[in-house]
Amino acid sequence: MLHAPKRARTRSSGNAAPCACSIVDSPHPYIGGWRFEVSAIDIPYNNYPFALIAGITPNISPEVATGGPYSGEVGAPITLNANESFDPDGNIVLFEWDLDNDGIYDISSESSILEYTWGEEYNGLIVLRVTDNEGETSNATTTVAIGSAGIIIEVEIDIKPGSFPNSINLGSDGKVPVAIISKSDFDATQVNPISVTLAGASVKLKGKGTPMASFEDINNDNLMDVIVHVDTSTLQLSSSDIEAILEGETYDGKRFRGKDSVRIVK
Ligand SMILES: [Ca+2]
Ligand SMILES: [Ca+2]
Ligand SMILES: [Ca+2]
Ligand SMILES: [Ca+2]
Repeated sequence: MLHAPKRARTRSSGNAAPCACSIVDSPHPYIGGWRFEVSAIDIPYNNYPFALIAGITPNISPEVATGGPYSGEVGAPITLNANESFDPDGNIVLFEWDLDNDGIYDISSESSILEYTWGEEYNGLIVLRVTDNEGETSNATTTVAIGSAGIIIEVEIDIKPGSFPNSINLGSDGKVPVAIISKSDFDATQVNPISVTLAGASVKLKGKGTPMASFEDINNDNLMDVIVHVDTSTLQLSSSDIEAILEGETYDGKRFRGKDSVRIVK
C-alpha cells in the first residue's frame, strides 16, 4: 500500500544517517508516487557541481493486525497479540492500544505482545495503531468481550441462623435453614433460590413448586437477608465433615459461594 506523495523534505528519520539531500515525491497514477533523492556534489578537479538524482521507492505503510477479536473474564489477564503486523519495507517501532475506544491511546509499547487485565466488564471496540521506522502509521479496530460469568463472589452465610454449633442430624427428614447475608456490595434479595445448593442439596420446594425462601434481616444491619431451606436428607455430607459449602446465582447470573461450619450428629 503506497501512501500519498508528500512535499519535498529533508530526510532525517529512521536509523539511516541523514543525507545532505532533499527528498522529492512525485505523484504517479498507478504506483502512487515516485520518490527522488536530490543531492549536489562536487567532483574533484572539475569546477562544475553536479546534481545527483536517484529514484528511491517511497515508504510503504505498515500493515496492522490486531490479533482479535478477544474475549475473557474480568480480572483475568488477556494477551493482546499484534505479532502478524509488519512493515513491508522496514520495521514497526511502536504499538499503541486504545483499550476503550475513546480516541486516547492508553498503552504504548515497542513489543507486539501485551498482557492486559480489564477490571470491569467491557463489550466494545479497541484500536491498535502501529508506527513504522519512517514515522508512518496504520490502525485497525477489533472487538473485545470481557464478561464476569466466571467470577464467583464470596458471600457470608449462616447455617441455622441464630444457633451454634450448627448441628445437623443426617438421619432426620427435616430441613436446614441457611441465611445468605447481604453486604454493601452484595444484595442477597437478588439471590435466585432455585439455583442455591448447600452441600449439593437443593432448596426445598413448596406445594406449588416455589422454593422455600424468605427475607429477613437476621443480623440487624438494616440490609435484608434471605433464608432458604434445604432438604436434610439430600445433603451430601458425612459424619467427618466439619463445613458445608453453599453455591448459587443471582437473578442476573452472578455466581456466589459461601461456607459455614457444621457438626454432624446421629
Ligand atoms: Ca514502511
Ligand atoms: Ca483509551
Ligand atoms: Ca448458625
Ligand atoms: Ca442483614
